[in-house]
Amino acid sequence: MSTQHLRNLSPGADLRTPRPLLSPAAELGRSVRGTPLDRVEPRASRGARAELTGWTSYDPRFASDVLSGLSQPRKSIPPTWLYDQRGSQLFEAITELPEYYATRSEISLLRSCAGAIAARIGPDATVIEIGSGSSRKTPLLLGAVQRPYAYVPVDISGAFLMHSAALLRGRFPDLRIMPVVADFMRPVQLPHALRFAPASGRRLVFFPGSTIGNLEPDEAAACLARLGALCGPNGMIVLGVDENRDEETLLPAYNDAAGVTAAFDLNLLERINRELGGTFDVGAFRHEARYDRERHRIEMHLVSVREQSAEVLGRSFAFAQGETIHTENSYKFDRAAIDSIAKQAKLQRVADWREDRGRFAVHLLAPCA
Ligand code: AVJ
Repeated sequence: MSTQHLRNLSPGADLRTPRPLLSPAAELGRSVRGTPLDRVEPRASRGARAELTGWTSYDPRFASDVLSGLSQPRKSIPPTWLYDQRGSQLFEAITELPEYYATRSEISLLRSCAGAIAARIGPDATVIEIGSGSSRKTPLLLGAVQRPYAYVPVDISGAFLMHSAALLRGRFPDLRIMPVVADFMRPVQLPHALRFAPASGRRLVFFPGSTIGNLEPDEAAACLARLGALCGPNGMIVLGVDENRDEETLLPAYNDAAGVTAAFDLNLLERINRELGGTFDVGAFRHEARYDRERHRIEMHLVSVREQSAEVLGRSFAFAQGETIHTENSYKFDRAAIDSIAKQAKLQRVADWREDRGRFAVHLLAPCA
């Protein structure tokens, strides 16, 4: 709807004049014309009926990460922000790509080791899943645990989290499901109701998908230390890790032929446009995956195909041709790397399993006594 159109609807109204703060109820009852919605008659002839089309809001942490990340000499935005609802859906599509072996490897690995993990954790356990996304791997663990007490999926995308939790409820109708919307990069506040869990039930923190690879090794150690605190001294952590260091299979996994990974990466710019008043010309950026052999990590970049500038929340950012925004690292931590990270986090390995010619591993970790 153009501004001119709105002016026609409310003659004389200055849209820039701040309106007085109203109670939310009064605000909802207002239409564009300043008449209560229930008194607005549809004016089909002019197509001028005011509509409620949904709401817009932005996460101030998203705003500050984007503004500060784009202000650096080497522009970067943390991968956390790739996962709005659309990004979560695109990531789900990635997990089904022929090139993206990690999810399939992990699922088949979990099928073979879930029984052993369940035996070690015992009955009445609470399963807490970090970055639960679609919760597709969850039934493999939950189905093996004897009388699971509760399932606590933790994810940053609230809409996606609730959708996945609802689907899981169909499969485990008697299980308490207590979703938590949170960024696991910060301390996670568990639901209050977990206080009523039986004292004998232990906590199993499930951190699958090699999500830990998004973190620098020192951040990964700090994150695992927080997860160790979350599971408590009797609890355990199930950690899924992509160990593949073979470029021939890695590069296609992060730059698939169908372009789904590119869409996932570019959705970050679309999200900035949607939520932060961004003016990115998304077509003038392209996705690139690189492998850093020294650090054993995949990097995702959005490359500016020409010299250009874009605004975010009213601030302008200039891009040279070929300049990039670094949007993700995906470290490929091998057994030795996990050893040193776990040690820093005061965790010890209880067991580990491997699949797919050693490409993918599951580690069972527990806090050191
Ligand atoms: C969800 C972080 C594990 O690094 O493989 C997939 C994200 N990025 N394709 C990964 C991702 C591009 C994924 N993690």
